[in-house]
Amino acid sequence: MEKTFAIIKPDAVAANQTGAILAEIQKAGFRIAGMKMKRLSQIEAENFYSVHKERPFYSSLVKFMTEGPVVVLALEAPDAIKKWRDTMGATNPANAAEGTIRKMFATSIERNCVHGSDAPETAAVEIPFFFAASELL
Ligand code: FUP
Repeated sequence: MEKTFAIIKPDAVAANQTGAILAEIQKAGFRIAGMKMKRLSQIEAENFYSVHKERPFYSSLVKFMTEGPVVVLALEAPDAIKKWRDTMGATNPANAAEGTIRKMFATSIERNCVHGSDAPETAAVEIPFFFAASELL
């Protein structure tokens, strides 16, 4: 079993799509090992996306990610990291395959409804960024 880290982003939470996205997650066969709703602070969003800090979209991305509550998740499945990337679809919903969560719910490359760790090393940093060991069940 592998764990990955996911976020249901502020656009999707505000649009009342949390339940529909959780349903897709469960339909795809993930077990939810951790879940909470929270609002990211400026510092949390800046640190979480620090790998992108030189990119032109960084400040806009941080502003978006702090505009309202998110749902953070630890998802478990065989090959969870790749499986969740496939379930989410391409970063830009215009390029996302039919049936993927971003195709169904995202409205732009920035407001793209979900996040997923892109590699085991990333998941190993992102899960503990939001979850204490005691919160993973
Ligand atoms: P992904 O791993 O699919 O979330 O994509 P990236 O790591 O490349 O980008 C992280 C986030 O930055 C995306 F979810 C949305 C945002 N982004 C933009 O706003 N504009 C861009 O051109 C690229 C990414």
